Amino acid sequence: MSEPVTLRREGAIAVITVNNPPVNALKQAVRAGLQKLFKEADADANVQAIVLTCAGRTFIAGADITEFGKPPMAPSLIEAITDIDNVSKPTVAAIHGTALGGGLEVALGCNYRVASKDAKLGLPEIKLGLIPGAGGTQRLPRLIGIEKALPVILSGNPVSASQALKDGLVDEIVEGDLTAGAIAFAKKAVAEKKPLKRASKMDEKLAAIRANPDSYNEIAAKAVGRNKGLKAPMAAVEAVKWTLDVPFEEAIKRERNKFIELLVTDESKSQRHAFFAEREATKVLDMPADTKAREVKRAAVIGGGTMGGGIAMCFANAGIPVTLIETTDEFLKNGLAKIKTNYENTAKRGGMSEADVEKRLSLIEGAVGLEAAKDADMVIEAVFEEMGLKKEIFGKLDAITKKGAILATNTSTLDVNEIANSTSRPQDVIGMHFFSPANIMKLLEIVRGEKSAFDALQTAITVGRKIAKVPVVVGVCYGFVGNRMLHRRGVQADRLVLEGALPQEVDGATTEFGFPMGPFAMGDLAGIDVGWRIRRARGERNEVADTLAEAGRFGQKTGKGYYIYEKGSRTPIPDPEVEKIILDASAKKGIARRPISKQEIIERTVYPMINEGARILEEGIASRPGDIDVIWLYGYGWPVWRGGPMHYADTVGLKHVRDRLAHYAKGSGDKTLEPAKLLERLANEGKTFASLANEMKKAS
Ligand code: 3H9
Repeated sequence: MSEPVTLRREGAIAVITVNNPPVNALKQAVRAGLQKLFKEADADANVQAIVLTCAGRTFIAGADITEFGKPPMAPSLIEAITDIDNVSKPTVAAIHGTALGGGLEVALGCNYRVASKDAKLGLPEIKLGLIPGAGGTQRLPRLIGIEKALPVILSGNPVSASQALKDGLVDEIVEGDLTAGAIAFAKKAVAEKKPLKRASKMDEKLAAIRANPDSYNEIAAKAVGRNKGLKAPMAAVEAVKWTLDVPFEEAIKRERNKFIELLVTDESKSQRHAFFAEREATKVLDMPADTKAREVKRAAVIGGGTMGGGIAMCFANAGIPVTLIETTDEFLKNGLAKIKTNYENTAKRGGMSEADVEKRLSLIEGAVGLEAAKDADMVIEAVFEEMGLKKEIFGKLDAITKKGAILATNTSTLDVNEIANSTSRPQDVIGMHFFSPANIMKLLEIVRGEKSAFDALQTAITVGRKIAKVPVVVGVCYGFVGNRMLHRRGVQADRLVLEGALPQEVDGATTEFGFPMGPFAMGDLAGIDVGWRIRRARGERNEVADTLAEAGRFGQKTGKGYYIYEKGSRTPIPDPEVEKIILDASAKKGIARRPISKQEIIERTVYPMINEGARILEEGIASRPGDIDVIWLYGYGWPVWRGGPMHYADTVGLKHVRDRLAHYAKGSGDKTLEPAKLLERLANEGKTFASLANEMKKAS
């Protein structure tokens, strides 16, 4: 195997290159190579300065996350960076792609940083439940100041090269060949005898806060935001503060210890699981490795309602021209107007420039009639959930669209196979289930029909990623994965309310668990009338929800639902009138109300979802437990530090989940609560969903 770090000479400049595809992660051989070659170049009297570059698509993207949890191997990243910091000649990091985590920490160990203009720099450790562990919490604040460094460390979001230049994180932006630019920069540093800029020794950017230490807490509280109480953000706040009162060498040791402490927390394990699960979810186990996506240069969306409009925006945002198709001029005009307003509102909030708004709008063309789909490479249907209507549309699209075009349905409930079979090309038909609002929500369930071709699937995955979604492939069943599991939670939430809890208690336990919103606040947001109408048509009744709907309490849109909303506010306020409706409903059903604990609320709402997830795996509707986790993380606000429902089940123990489900099934007589066969088997064998995922991987 060739060495992952090499050194070559360009005159008096040593160029050290990291080449460890795909993202130049800092595995042991890279750390050792960096340490050895920087020392070698430092000792070489013919070398006047050192440039660090990376091969491939990116600068170093961080520590090798797959090494976490394994026994440490020398040299540590800190040791390697300390040696780089101690080099006696100018050192210049040449950054392209993304300099992330340990990668940015290596660059911070150099005296200077130059970057290509599309480069991004960040410390995303917080997204893995960690803090930077190789000097990031100390060198970054010293270099750019605490006010600028804390948001970078606490958000985990990268900054652009131009922002980095403004902040002093980058010294120059190179147009054209980056290595040549970095060498020129190094030569200039030598010629001008520039002092070696060592972030570890800098102090002046800390002066303002040192003079007013109380301001630290204010800045920190703002940067922590909603993550207050989580271990990694709190540790980051503590670590950055050491820049003010702990010597650099000591602070680095403390930072390292904190990093190691965090590595073993459930929060970090869950977040690392989420990172890998997201990447795995796009891998279709039985798909041949050489499957190529079809080219999608133009898209069409059928239906200009909220969903269709949002989907069209996703394509325009990604620079793909899209035709929005409606049945009448008026519907089309409304649909296009809503899109325009959406973009303009984003611009007003500072989220995009006027030029961006114009550019995106120019990519969306409106048309009346399906004929306009004839040039599209991908058509996404987003009309009412009515099988007859969908079949009619797909039949027509079959005749109109070009050969090889992907025909996708955004159905959330209907049988994709039946829709596919209404065409002469079921191999091109697929489900692309977006979540509302489609232009915002990241999840995309890609529904694989029994006849969907591999390259159609690959196209949907590739396009999904291009339009900034997190795609997960699922099979055909009612509600697919996400909504099918959500239904189980809804049933239990309704029962809890009849048995003794109030909506605010169920929602409170749910938000305390980490969801942004509980089931009843969510019901108010979505509209209580939707379910009411469906139940009425089916002759079913939900005593509480339907009584509310009959009283005109449809949720946020009417200012009243399970809660009251003050004009212009989305904050749910508990309402005694609702409590009365609930008490009456319990009495009507002959249920003696009792106090219900938070623990019961969580077990009754979350465990049935896990149970349904197990059934979904048994049926092969999802290929991996991790896929289900990704769906919940990106579609339903599952807290990332709990890793997703299946990962969470592993952390509490499958035996416990099984036993509690069996207990509730026995108490209520509800068969759906009886543990799924798969859950029963894994619990009996002392296994986890993670071990099942490994078994599945080996078998494929
Ligand atoms: C850290 O640095 C700690 C230090 O402070 C202290 C240490 C002491 N390690 O995302 P992609 C794999 S913490 C191992 O599809 P893209 C990934 O799994 C780290 N593997 O590509 C995938 O594998 P596969 C801080 C990694 O172009 C393949 O690379 N750094 C790592 O869409 C391609 O990935 C981060 O958190 C890694 N660090 O996006 C950065 N990174 O093909 C994490 C990626 O088998 N990485 N892989 O599925 C990213 O954000 C994105 O991967 C990146 C590229 C933006 C770089």
